[in-house]
Amino acid sequence: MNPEQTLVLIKPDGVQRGLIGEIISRFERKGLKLVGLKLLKLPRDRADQLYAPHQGKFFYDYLIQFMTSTPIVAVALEGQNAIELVRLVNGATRPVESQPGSIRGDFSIDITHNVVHASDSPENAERELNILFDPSELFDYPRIDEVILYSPEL
Ligand code: FUP
Repeated sequence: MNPEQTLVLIKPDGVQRGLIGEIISRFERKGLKLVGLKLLKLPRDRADQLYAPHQGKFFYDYLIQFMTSTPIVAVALEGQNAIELVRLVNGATRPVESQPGSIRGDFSIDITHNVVHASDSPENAERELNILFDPSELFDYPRIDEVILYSPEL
């Protein structure tokens, strides 16, 4: 097993709509391990850092205003192919393309109010985890079901 770490954000709409438990549960059931978790109101400077690749786009100001409006939940997840798998669980960016069964496919209808964010590459996962978490807030521990999730002997 070659684990990856990735960042998920439950956006203000996900928190406001009472979807925190539902969303975290989907990642837990998939077999991904929670290695960091916090509720916070995203400060403007960290929102700018997070969405730096989108600076200058027509939706940027609206997106930043939304993401800093009310609390979000930051979730650090670990597992085999975590970056790609988490984006699959989240669903496509465009509401008309997000499949039922995915978080966005089940819970969102708008491209900005789309409930969740996830890192899209190993480079961005490392960059984004650093924006949201201090190294001391990320935990290295075995989960009891790893033996059945990954072991070749079972
Ligand atoms: P994703 O990786 O699926 O979150 O999507 P992108 O990186 O393409 O976009 C980042 C965020 O910008 C999306 F979550 C929503 C927002 N966005 C808009 O608000 N309007 C747009 O037209 C495109 C993206």
